[in-house]
Amino acid sequence: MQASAIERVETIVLDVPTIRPHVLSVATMQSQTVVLVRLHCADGVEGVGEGTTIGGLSYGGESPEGIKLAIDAYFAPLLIGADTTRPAVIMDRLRRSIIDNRFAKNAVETALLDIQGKRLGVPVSELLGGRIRDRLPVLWTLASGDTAQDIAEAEAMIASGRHAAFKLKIGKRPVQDDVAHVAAIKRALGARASIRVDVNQAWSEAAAKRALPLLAEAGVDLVEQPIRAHATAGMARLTAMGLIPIMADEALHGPESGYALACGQAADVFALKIAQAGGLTEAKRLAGVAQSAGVALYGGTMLEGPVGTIASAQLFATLPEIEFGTELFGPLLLTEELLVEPLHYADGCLSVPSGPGLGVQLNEDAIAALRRDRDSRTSV
Ligand code: MUC
Ligand code: MG
Repeated sequence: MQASAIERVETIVLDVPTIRPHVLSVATMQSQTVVLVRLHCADGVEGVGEGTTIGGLSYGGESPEGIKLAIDAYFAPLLIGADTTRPAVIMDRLRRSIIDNRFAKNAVETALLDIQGKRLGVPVSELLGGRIRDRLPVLWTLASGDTAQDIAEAEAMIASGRHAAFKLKIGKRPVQDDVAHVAAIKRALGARASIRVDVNQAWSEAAAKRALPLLAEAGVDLVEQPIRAHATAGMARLTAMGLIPIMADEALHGPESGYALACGQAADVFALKIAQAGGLTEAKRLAGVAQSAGVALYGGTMLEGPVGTIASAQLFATLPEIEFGTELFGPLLLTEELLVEPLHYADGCLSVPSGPGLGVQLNEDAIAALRRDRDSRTSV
């Protein structure tokens, strides 16, 4: 086997508790399941990627267990023996052989670029055109499910200087209750914080039309995926109201979907997510569509752990404009540290590592303690 060939594909499911319940319209998370993909080359070089979603199958069509199964059964045979000095060739082969499975493709591409960056001695950002910035603005999501607790949490974040922009997860309760919750938080924080809301597709178009003027009056800066992902014409009608910028999230499945949304004037802003786009290069193509169409960008998350978060950051660092900032706070929602050296968050920003590849090193003890199969592994 060639020295740079993939010798072994390893997939690991981790269950990591969250610091508090995280309440979305589609699920309440008490923990996050992180799928790590490790590609081991014959010469000992190793790359890591992450395939993470939210609430099992409640957010989208790929579950953590499904991501692992797809990689073990279908990606691995195509990867074993492949030359990692040609990541684009490998990804082309995977895309031609495997339909959909965008989260799994993203995890594998992340690991391939981690390897390539390590071999060339450059961060992943330099494989994606080169970084423009070393720090990315990061908001925090208030999603405890309780207004007073959310206000206290935001006050603590503002006081510590860690965040000054907040996303509120709504759509689970009746519209008037959600609007009252959002307005109370904005009233308490005033001009000290930017407030955005994410409905995760929960509203009908009629409900959204009722809510938008009230949210605008409350001072909300951005409304994310208020209605179903496929409702492009409805999104266009909400965007045309011109009350608050409307952002597409679940509607985006890569550059082609972004092109269709842009042609239909169905969003003011795109939430760029490497997993939803099917990988870092597809996400970069999606960013290009947005830039060409005059659609603003936001750096989204699937609440990934540090590997997916830094893969996203490596891409976002290459974008000339990221007008609405990012939400790359996933590792801060977890009780456990998965890296040897924790990520650096300060002054509302995440620092993008500058070491080769992703520039992060996994904490092997934490991985061993959190992996779902730990009991079966120790008993054999
Ligand atoms: C989503 O829908 O954007 C991002 C932040 C958060 O709390 O949930 C996610 C997913
Ligand atoms: Mg969203």
